[in-house]
Amino acid sequence: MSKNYVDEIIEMLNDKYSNQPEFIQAATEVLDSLRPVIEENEDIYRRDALLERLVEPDRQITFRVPWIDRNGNAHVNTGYRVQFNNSIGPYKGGLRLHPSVNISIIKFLGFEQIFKNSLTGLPIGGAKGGSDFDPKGKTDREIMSFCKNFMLELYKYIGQDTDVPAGDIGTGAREIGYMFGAYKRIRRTHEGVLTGKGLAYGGSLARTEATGYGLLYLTEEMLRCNGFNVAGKTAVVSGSGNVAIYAMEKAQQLGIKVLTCSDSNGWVYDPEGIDVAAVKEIKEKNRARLTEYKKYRPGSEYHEGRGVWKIKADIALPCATQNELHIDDAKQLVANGCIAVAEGANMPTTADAVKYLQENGVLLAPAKAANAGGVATSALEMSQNSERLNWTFEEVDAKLKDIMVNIFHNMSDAAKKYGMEKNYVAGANIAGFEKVLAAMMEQGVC
Ligand code: NDP
Ligand code: 2IT
Repeated sequence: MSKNYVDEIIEMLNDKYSNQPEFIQAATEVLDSLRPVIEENEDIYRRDALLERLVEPDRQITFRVPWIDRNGNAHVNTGYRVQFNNSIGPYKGGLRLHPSVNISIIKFLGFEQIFKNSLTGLPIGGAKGGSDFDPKGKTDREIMSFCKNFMLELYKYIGQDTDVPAGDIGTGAREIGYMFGAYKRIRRTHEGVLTGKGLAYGGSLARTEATGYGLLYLTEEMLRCNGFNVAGKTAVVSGSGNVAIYAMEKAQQLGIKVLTCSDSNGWVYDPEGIDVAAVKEIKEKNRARLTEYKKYRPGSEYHEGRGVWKIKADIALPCATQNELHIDDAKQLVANGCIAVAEGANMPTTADAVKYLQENGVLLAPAKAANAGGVATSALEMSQNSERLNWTFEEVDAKLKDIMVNIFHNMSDAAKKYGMEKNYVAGANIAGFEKVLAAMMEQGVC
């Protein structure tokens, strides 16, 4: 018997990209979920090399980024943009600035972005980029020097109808502003080439809040449809950046008590509920460490290292980075009676931890669905830029909520349709893939 098409592709990826573990992890999870869809028409998809075309980016660009530090010394980092798939719309996805960035990480993020963007229901393709530049401890001028030089190369490959980058880890409003300024200067066009822009020059209200708020809108709907009410529940959160802060804010608005948050050095446990205003001041304003939190809340605890998943709570919201929730953490969550994990970060849960959580009845909302509110609102920013109008916060927030509720139902229905009820991981992969599949098949081999 000839080998199954999906197995063949997974094997090919393992041979060809054995040095790209994060990409293989992301691609294997998606391909595995797509089996029932692929099997419906395997011969045609194989003939058209559908999966080979899906797992190989349209193009991947790497470039040198020189920049000057405060002492006048030059440094060089590597810049990346992986344009993965534009079958349903212009490439869209964030830029990550973190020393751990490499091609495996950018490819995993770009690959995930294809399905996430499709799930939003909006016309955006998948891409990701960034650099191994470390923004921590840098002055504003150093950040500016890096961002201007980064755009001096990136501008060649992007445009409002071609590829529209945005923020991610280490890239927030400040970095987007410096990059936008450079793009506008080089291209002489003031266009919506980036999202997450400042409100003074084309940004959208609610984009800052969108990923975190969206995560909670989806979590609320998932719990409601499974017979739970979010009000009165407790949550453990990891991270204290853009996603974590607005996830905590919306969680509290919905009546959830948030007990923890973290950064890359340590974590905070506040039995009274995290003071989000304090975290905003520490992280957004002072760009400082969570060790400062105790000054605001003497009754809280600060611990070095990782540990948020040890604290007993109903809901876990990983909002920091990939592979931050391991099998031992999953066991601890289950032992503590956790009912739901909703992923704010991209691929925060390791594959064995996902399996364990699902086997033990924990509702798991995968990143592609749960954190899609950020990119969805980016697409709403693109729409506002195109019509040269600004919508109110309430209008954007209402659209975001609708999108997140729809995503939940689409992934839930897709899981049900293929006999995997409540397997939202498979449901999100299938629901995201269906539109990409149709677009790729209708456009022919390209
Ligand atoms: P930020 O840079 O604003 O915050 C990242 C947070 O995670 C910080 O608290 C940071 O700690 C912590 N963190 C980052 N890397 C590590 C690491 N290797 N180990 C431990 N902690 C780490 O990024 P965002 O909040 O924007 O992004 C967080 C996650 O959400 C990422 O996975 C991102 O891809 C995803 N995401 C972001 C979206 C957005 O709109 N911004 C949209 C969808 C997903 P420290 O302060 O010490 O660096
Ligand atoms: O992972 C993500 O979806 C993002 N970092 C947001 C991408 C975007 O284009 O808004």
